Amino acid sequence: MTSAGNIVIVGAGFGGIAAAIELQSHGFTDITILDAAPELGGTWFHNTYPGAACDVPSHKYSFSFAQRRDWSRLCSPQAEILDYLRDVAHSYGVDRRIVPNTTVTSCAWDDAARRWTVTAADGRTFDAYAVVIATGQLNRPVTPSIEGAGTFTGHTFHSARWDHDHDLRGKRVAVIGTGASAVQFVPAIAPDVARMTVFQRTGNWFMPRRNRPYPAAVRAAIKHVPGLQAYRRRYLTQYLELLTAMIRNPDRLGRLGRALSSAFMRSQLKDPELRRKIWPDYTFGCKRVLFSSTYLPALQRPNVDVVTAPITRITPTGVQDAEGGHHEVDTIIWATGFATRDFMFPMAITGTGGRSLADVWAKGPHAHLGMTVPGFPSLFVMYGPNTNTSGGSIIFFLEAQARYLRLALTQVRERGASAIDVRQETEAASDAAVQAGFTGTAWTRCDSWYRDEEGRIITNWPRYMRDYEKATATLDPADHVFLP
Ligand code: N01
Repeated sequence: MTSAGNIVIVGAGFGGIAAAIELQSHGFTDITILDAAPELGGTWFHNTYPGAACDVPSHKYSFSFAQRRDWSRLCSPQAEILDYLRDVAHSYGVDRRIVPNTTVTSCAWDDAARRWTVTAADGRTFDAYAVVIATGQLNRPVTPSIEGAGTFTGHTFHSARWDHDHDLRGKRVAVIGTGASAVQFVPAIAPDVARMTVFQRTGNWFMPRRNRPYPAAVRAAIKHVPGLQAYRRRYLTQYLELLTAMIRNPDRLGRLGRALSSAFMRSQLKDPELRRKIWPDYTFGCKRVLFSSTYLPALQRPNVDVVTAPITRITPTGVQDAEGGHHEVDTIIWATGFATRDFMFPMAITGTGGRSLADVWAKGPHAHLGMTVPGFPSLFVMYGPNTNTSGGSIIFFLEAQARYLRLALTQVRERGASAIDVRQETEAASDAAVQAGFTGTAWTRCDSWYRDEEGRIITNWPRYMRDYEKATATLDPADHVFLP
């Protein structure tokens, strides 16, 4: 079956919904949104682990054009965020454009027809003159291949695909990985489990985040005091930009970040042995700074242990560490993150002359402003290479990208062109500028999921939110070729 969606958006998370609303609001009405899941939400549909919430304050982790004044707390829980996205998509009427349960396997450009064919796993095809890939950087959970993993006779699952049917009460649980996800669910489940063993490979820098429900008076003030909401957003923007400033200037402002984080961590970690174990050994901000006031106390519970010896093997009954310890458990929870280097792959994307994006990106992904790649006309990637943020709100970036791709497609429409293709030299120059932007920053000072095998930082934007906003605010036609 061939459908007639003129613009196909792949992914119905925050990115896809932002693009659909922006395009629709500017007269692009023939839009189809495809998503592998049974409903919209993306990350916030899939990540339902206990304690899941944003760690960027909701007044900033929300669309500028759809501000809510009744968030329950500073950083809203997953269900509240998902409800918000559903409400926004519904109020703008883009939810009816979603085709759920549609896993896109390929997007192929036809040089003669100057159109894209988007194909789903079940064989359905969708014709398009423009394609927006809004599948994000953090969509495919990764479970590392550790010897013996298949022999474990207990229960296992990944944090991003939480098994709510598995009752953890009274169980001995291993948590492998201590990133942003683990830091949220460990304190949420620690009181219920019989024993918890947390396997930490690398320590983290922490900042406080209590995240209690707003008192009624605060909620009422945010709701009713004129200008307070706008002031909060401005304040939060500056706060987030300050975090980026600390990461960008590790030897000056970064020292302040490290001092603040150290003081907070010391105040939370009373046990010197545990403090020594979990203390990070890298520059503040090199990896994601984690916001939690409940994780470090949870590690000090009598039923929780932290193991920093490397894992050597999974056995039928537990986890073996390099210091000879064998940790018998009933359940292993993998909190080991996502295939961040893969972006939209294994989706097959072929552009002009049948060139595959996988080949073009063989030495690492790169795109003009993280969005456009020469030879892939009217293909836009949202949350693509070098557009992740360590300090800002990703929603801000997604909105900027939605506006930019709308500018591009407006140019196509106004010129009566069939497609827009970024020039090779434009993309090369912007990639060089992005990479130069990392010089001297904290991101370069340790290994992280931001980097590829060669050490090139491929996920993050090296500057401030305001710089990305500026860079994407206009589109210079001279930087592009318009196909007739
Ligand atoms: O994943 P991660 P995540 N043996 O990749 C460890 C976003 N997010 O799901 O640091 C042992 O950060 C790995 O160790 P190391 C946010 O952008 C946002 O927690 O590589 N350990 C690390 O500790 C975040 O950055 C929110 O040495 C292994 C952990 O697993 C991103 O999602 C909430 C291992 C993986 O941490 C990913 O976070 C949650 C192995 N073989 C997440 N392999 C918000 O609030 C990996 N690890 C918006």
